[in-house]
Amino acid sequence: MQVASREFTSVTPENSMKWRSLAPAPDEYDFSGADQLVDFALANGQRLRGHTLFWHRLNGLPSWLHAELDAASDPAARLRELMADHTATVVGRYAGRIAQWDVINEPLGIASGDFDRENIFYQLLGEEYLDLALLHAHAADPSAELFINETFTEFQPQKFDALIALAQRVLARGAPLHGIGLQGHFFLRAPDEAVLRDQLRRIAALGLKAEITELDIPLPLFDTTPDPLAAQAQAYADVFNACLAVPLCSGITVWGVDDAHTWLDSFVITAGNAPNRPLLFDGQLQAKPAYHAVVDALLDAVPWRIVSN
Ligand code: 9MR
Repeated sequence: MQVASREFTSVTPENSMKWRSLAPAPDEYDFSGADQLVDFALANGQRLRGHTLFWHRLNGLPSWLHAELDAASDPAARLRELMADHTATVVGRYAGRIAQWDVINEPLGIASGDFDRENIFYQLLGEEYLDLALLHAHAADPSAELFINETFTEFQPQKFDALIALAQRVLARGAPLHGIGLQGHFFLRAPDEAVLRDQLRRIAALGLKAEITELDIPLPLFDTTPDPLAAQAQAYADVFNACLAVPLCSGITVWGVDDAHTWLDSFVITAGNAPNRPLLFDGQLQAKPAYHAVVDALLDAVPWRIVSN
């Protein structure tokens, strides 16, 4: 906790604000975990990113949702109603305290630019679900910046193009979208600074904020290099430098504090490589070379430097 309060200016819940975590039943909410995090961040003067209102994958959806929709005479109408209630309840509760919300998480297919066919929101409501979610969130907290958050676009140019086209359609329809998050889970391929910078610029060119929202870069990616920790540090610096080059890139969130606590060590694709050691602090909470590379990148970007002899 000390590292989390001392080293970071922004906080996001890895799981405690997901619909499944918050709502054990359709009309029942348990905010204990989420409140704890919000109190912690505000006590430390940290910005909060809310994550995430609507995500159809893994454990994003409440366990009761499908039964609830199956039982409804008009499932689409019931889903609209549930989305409206959920957004008003959660965004409303934290209005004025949570600066940014990942309103929609991962609307597109993992490896394609098409909508994910397994996405229950898209199945029942079509693309309209994006606008609905954004409009409800804006009504519940007009000061919150609203994001669409997407994964694996960093190395899939076609998927990134599809994400931009999607954002353009949402904006053209007048829905309140303020930013796009690129998650930055680089476990399949190390980041490419130029590609990432170009993508962040294209988001900014729409007048939207851009953020890297879930950054982690596992060490095994660099197993064949002579100094994996140094290569990992360079990869982290590349991501920060890409963001620092784009004025509308307003933040980078790492997906965890230390290497002893990373989702990658239990995720089916990456568990075999455990320990993945993808973060800025090691399992003993000691700063890694990646941490120092990030600090250097940030200091280099400051227009003035305090030089001590
Ligand atoms: O890191 C999260 C892990 O602890 C959860 O088990 C999982 C399922 O809820 O979600 C992980 O975080 C995901 C994030 O919310 C959205 N983008 C992908 C992340 C990794 O799966």
